[in-house]
Amino acid sequence: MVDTLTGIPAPVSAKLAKNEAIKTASNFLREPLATELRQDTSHFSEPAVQILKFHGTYQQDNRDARQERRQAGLERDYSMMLRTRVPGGHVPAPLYLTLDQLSETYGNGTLRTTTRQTFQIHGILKQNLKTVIGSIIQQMGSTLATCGDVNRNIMAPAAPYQQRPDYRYAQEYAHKLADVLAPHTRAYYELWVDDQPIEIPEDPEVSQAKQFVGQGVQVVGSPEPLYGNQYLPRKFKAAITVAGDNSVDIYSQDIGLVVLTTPTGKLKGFNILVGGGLGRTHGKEETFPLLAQPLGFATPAEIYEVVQAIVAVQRDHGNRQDRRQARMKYLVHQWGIRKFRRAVEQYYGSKLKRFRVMPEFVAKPELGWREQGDGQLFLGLSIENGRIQDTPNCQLKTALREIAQHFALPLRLTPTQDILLTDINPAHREKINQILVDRGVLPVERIPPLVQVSMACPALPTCGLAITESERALPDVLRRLHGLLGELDLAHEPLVVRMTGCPNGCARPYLAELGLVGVTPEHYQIWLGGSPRGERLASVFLEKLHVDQITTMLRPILFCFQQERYAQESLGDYCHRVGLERLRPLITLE
Ligand code: SRM
Ligand code: SF4
Repeated sequence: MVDTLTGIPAPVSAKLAKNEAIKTASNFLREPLATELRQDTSHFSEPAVQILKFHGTYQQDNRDARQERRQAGLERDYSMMLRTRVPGGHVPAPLYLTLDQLSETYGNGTLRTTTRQTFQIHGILKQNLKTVIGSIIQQMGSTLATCGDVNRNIMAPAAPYQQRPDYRYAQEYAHKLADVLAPHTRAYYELWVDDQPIEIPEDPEVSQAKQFVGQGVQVVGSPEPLYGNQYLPRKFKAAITVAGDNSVDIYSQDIGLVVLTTPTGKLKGFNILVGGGLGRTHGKEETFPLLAQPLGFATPAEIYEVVQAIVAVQRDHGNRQDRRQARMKYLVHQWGIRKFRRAVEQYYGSKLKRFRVMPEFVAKPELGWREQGDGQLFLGLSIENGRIQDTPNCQLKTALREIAQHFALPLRLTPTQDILLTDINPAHREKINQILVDRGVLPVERIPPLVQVSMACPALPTCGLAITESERALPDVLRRLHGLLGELDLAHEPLVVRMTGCPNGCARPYLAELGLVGVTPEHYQIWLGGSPRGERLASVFLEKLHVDQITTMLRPILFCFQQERYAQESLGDYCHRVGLERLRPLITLE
């Protein structure tokens, strides 16, 4: 059979993935979660776990304790990880203080900033989940749709440049699009605050969005006018940035929007990219990272409908049989961008405007003290692997709490797990510096550049999918690498290293200059040749290397880089220019 909309053969009907039945039976994200929430148990069943994700929570267990507990005949040490919904990474001080306190009282005592500008709290017991999510909602925060088969947290550059209208538009539209793409079900409020009315001001621009009638998905008259009762085939990610600033890794998104303005700062519209995504599975060649491709341009009046049309195409044509092939990147890849554009135009009801020429992206670290442009300052703090905690040498968590309590500064989370403290009165600069010094928090100038720009995913012990360490392994790798860079007079290089404990790619390693992707315990696949500007994928250099051999492997490459690089050339650009085939013979590993 041929799809009437696109002229493309419809997928041969095959068995749906088991999550599809769970979503359909859930009564718009209620059951069996609501029933199990009332039960006195330590954990949820598998169907409830899948629905729980849409509410922003993952069920996990302490993997460090798994073996010992199994041997002792005990069940797993279950707890919940919770993720906040903060479009553009914007977190008001009262919400931060609530999260800080909840992580102390009900979590594992740490907070974690993520690669999509959200906060995670790990270690919450099932019995405390309602109190924790309820408290966040009461502070006008949310965890809705930060996981599950829906649009996730929308990213935007965090920098609060007040004289740059394009930055303000990116933040503003991140919030508006987050509303447009949010699930409409009341289940979230029914479950977590007993359906108490929550005052959410309605944005008329957003609430007038058109409904896209689907093929096979019932949306007319549905409580979910965009998603229907099956929601999307898979997770969905969107980001919005400004021309030249790729801090959000725009090419890794299902939908990437780039704000374009007139010379006087008026909003012209948005360049639209589609079909990016990074997740893959070792040994499954049919899974791979892909960069987003240009789709077209939309004016501010058109953008909500165009974005919803794109989502509706994925809703109706994305693969619902095989979750490994269900991301929109595979649909765009299989159809090709022209057929995908045709489908979007048919849903939207009109031709899309052409993608506009725009300036190239540059790397934009925003750490240290900076001017906002309105007389106020902001301070970018480098948070190693996003973990906010107190250790004997550095009480970062206490320092942030004290700053939030004394100065009530709004926070912005960056896409690289860092934090910007914003709207700082210059008169408070010294006091804030003093709090940080007293608590042992290093100023950015004393943190090696590669540590500032690198990141690792959480992996063990919380992530159920981790094959090996990441957050706990990267600091030592970077320490050794920093020593090696120093020997070669390269210590000032902001080399982008990203490590993950499995190939899912949560720290976006396939866009790094050096990507370390867990393949077996203590072993990593090595990716080289990505760009510090995030517009190119790295390639596999070695299939498997022990963590202790990473610096040995890099030594001859860095030596050649130091000898042969062009002025200002980064390691990633150098590797890409000379080619990995030329670099492989340099490696001598025992
Ligand atoms: Fe991720 C699953 C952590 C950003 C691709 N990711 C997971 C889970 C929830 C494991 C699970 O499903 O049980 C991890 C929880 C670990 C833990 O203990 O906290 C997890 N992902 C993270 C975070 C916290 C990593 C971090 O260092 O910050 C990031 C949270 C983002 C957020 O706030 O929403 C995170 N994950 C990403 C990204 C990067 C991004 O979105 O920009 C990617 C690659 C981009 C992409 O999606 O294509 C990513 N995560 C995945 C995948 C593979 C998806 C795929 O298409 O194959 C999985 C596994 C899955 O979905 O089946 C996954
Ligand atoms: Fe877990 Fe893998 Fe994501 Fe790391 S990359 S957090 S190990 S799913």
